[in-house]
Order: sequence, then structure tokens, then C-alpha cells
Amino acid sequence: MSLQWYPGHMGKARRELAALMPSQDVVIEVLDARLPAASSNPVITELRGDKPCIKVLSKSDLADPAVTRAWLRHLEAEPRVAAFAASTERPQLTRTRIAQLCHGLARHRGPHKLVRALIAGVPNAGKSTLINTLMGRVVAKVGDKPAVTKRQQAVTLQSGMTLTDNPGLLWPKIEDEGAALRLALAGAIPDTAIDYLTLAMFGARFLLERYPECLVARYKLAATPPTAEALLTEIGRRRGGLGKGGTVELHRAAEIFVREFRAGAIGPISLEAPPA
Ligand SMILES: Nc1nc2c(ncn2[C@@H]2O[C@H](COP(=O)(O)OP(=O)(O)OP(=O)(O)O)[C@@H](O)[C@H]2O)c(=O)[nH]1
Ligand SMILES: [Mg+2]
Repeated sequence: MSLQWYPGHMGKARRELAALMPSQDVVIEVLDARLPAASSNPVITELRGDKPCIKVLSKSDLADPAVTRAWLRHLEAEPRVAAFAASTERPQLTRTRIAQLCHGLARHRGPHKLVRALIAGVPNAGKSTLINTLMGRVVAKVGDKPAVTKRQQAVTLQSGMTLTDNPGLLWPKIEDEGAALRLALAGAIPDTAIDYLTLAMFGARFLLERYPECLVARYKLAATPPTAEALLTEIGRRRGGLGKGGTVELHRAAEIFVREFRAGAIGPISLEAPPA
């Protein structure tokens, strides 16, 4: 299975990003902390070239802290890359660290030059939220679905630094099935492009293997269910995923599971670990 979701505005967004890139000092690539590899966009890597980059692991409150620490070490080892785990729970820390990292990475511009940075990443990663956090007020529309931002938006921080928000960008064909499913499970691909049952079966299998204790606690299970289907059946029973006659409708249980995963209700979970 490969996944294709490349609406018209994304081709335009790619061209606008390419046009903006030469004038920028720093690229802030926003990755989803739960899936830093799958949410790393090869188009952005290519357009960036060897420009300095801050890889922001956003939504780190939703990810497994130990895995996030391992990702930070892994990403920091890349040349001209600084990495930072951000969460809306700690806005002041985000403002301070991003300012420090931008000035450190753009040192070559000289001490009195104002830094220009662009923010890019896959849809729904938290780019516009980051720009609002850095501005200290709402300047960009955010929303819990992909493709909320449809055009570039430049703002100037109090420090004089300029920041440009960009629409979420994917690439025309996501060949890696696991990566496509992780992106969709995290909400980077709209729910119309892939069905809940496929997503939930994938997510349930992964969680049963890696985070069974989170499932047992969240759904008050007596024991770890033996299969993904058994887990969804249990969730359906407990969360009102029942159809006529009281039988569990798996697709309803699947939607409940996907929504609870996205909201972080099952626990802080990472879908990917860095290579050993
Ligand atoms: N839990 C949590 N949610 C976050 C965080 N940052 C952003 N979000 C949520 O993630 C969703 C997407 O945020 P946006 O800032 O709109 O994402 P975006 O990358 O600009 O998305 P597009 O413009 O659609 O590409 C929103 O519901 C935010 O509230 C965070 O640190 N923690
Ligand atoms: Mg946005």
C-alpha cells in the first residue's frame, strides 16, 4: 500500500517554499515527536540543502519522554542541525530556546543582522501553533486537522527576527506503508484518505506490542487482549461502539481508539525510535 494525498495547494506551497528558501538563514522543521522519521519530509530536506536547521519535536507532551530524548541525541548528531522538544505546556521555554538556537545557527550573518527563519513540516505538525507561541499571541490559524494553513505568512518578532509559516507539505507518493500509517494515525493525513479500521488495527497492534500497560490502564482491562481485534471489541463495549442488538461495531470502536490516541488519552506514546 502506498498513500497519495497531495491536494492542489501543496504543489503551490512547495514552489513558494523553494522561492523563499534562498533568503532565509535558518530552517525550522517541525516534526511530530511521536514519529520524527515518518514526519521528516524529504522535499524539505532537499530544498533546505545545507542550510542550518532546528528540528523541533512538537507535541512532545504526547510522546514517550525516553524515546524523545534518544531522538534529540540522534538528530543533534546531524551536521548543522540543532534539535529541541517543544510542547504547548512550556511556551516560555520554547521562546527562549528557539531564539538561542536561531542566533547560534545564524552566527555567520554577523552580530547585528536580524535572523530570518522559515517554519516548514508535514501537515498538522504544529507549525502555526509554534509561530503563535513565538509571537506570544495568536497570529496564525491553528486546527486539529491537516491543511489548516493554505498560504505563507510572515511575521516579525519583537526581537526583529522574521518568521514565515508555511502550509503543511507532504510529497506526491508516500511509498513506505508504515510511515504512511504513522502519519495518518497522528493526523497528518485526513481521515477521508484512509479508513479508521485500517488505522486502528495498525495502531492497536503496535500498542499491544510496545505499550500494553497503557492500554490496560486506559480501558480498565483485566488482561492484555490477545489481538488488535479483541482490543477494539473491548473498547467498543466500554465506549459505546455498539450497534443494533448490542454487537460491537468495529469501525466505531476504531474511530474512538484513533481519536483517543491522537488526543494522548492512552498515554505518552512514541510510534518510532531512532535507529540503534
Ligand atoms: N498536545 C499538543 N498539541 C499540540 C501541540 N502543538 C500543536 N498542537 C495541536 O496540533 C494541532 C495542529 O496544530 P497546527 O499548529 O494547526 O498545525 P500546523 O502544522 O500548522 O498544521 P497545517 O497548517 O494544517 O499544516 C492543533 O490542534 C494544535 O492544538 C503541543 O505541543 N501539544
Ligand atoms: Mg498551520
